[in-house]
Amino acid sequence: GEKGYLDLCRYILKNGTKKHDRTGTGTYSIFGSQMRFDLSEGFPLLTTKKVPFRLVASELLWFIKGDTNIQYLLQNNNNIWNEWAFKKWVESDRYDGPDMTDFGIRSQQDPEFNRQYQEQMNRFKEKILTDNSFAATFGDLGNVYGKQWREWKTSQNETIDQLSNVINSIQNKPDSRRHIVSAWNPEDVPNMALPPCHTLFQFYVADGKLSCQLYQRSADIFIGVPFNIASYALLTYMIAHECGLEAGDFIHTLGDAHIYTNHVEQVKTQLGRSIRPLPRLTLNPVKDSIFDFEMSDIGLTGYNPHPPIKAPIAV
Ligand code: THF
Repeated sequence: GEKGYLDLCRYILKNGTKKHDRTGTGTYSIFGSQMRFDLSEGFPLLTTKKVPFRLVASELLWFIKGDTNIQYLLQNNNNIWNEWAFKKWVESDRYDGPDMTDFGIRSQQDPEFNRQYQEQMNRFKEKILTDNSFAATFGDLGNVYGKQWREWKTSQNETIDQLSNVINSIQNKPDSRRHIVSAWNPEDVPNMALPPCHTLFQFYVADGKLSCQLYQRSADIFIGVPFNIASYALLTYMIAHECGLEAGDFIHTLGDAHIYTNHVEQVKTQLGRSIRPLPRLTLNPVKDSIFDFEMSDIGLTGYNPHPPIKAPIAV
């Protein structure tokens, strides 16, 4: 549960190795860790800081639709994938604004650059929302999660809908040990805006309960992991709902588990807070396929977290 998350934060601060990373920010890192959340106790949205559930839900519905274009996210006022699409635009010949090299780091260090960056980012968002041909070119992140889950391309030029297949196998062969969806497609990794962090997940059915285990190769403990926990918990509840099962455990297995050096103070603030009761998830009982779910079918009650804690995302 949440205590496991906070213990992991404490452990990494104490024992993590200082490592340099792709984004140039620097992290404290460990390799290999596991958390377990009993979904029957409530919905595992952290209470020691406010996690924006609405953004978790719209991102998950975007994956489930098989969509890889940030236009849908922006239409839902969800900005969490903007930087990765923006990067494609500012590195292309079609971009005509001021130089945006290393915008992630520079926007944090240089206020004048940050002003220019915000201006270009707003221009970018506006174009994605109003110009479909621009959105088709620059809003698409490549063959990321949605594509691999719903339309994995085979060498025979066919596609595999892994998500539909796994729901069928849960319903028809619950005891199977092959309820697996993989987002890691070695052939496609070079064509993705960002190779998938949540690499592979497996479902397990026992005693009328559906459990899920995720292997996450790279885990941004402060910003990403609270989202990732909530996202896979929501997916597990939704699939359990469709299959007439209860939600069991969510097991979160991490590879490189890291705290960015510019998140350390925020983590310490969070560690000083006490855990509150978990919220409850409500799903529209009338909807019986996860592919028909919309935002209005997903609700959360009793969420009374500590305030949000702001932190810069490493790009
Ligand atoms: N890259 C890095 N460095 N960390 C990640 O966690 C991460 N992801 C996705 C892809 N690349 C990543 C993107 N997911 C936020 C949350 C999830 C994201 C990206 C950004 C974020 O900024 N959350 C804020 C609230 C934002 C808001 O209110 O608009 C937060 O405080 O939680 C992990 O899969």
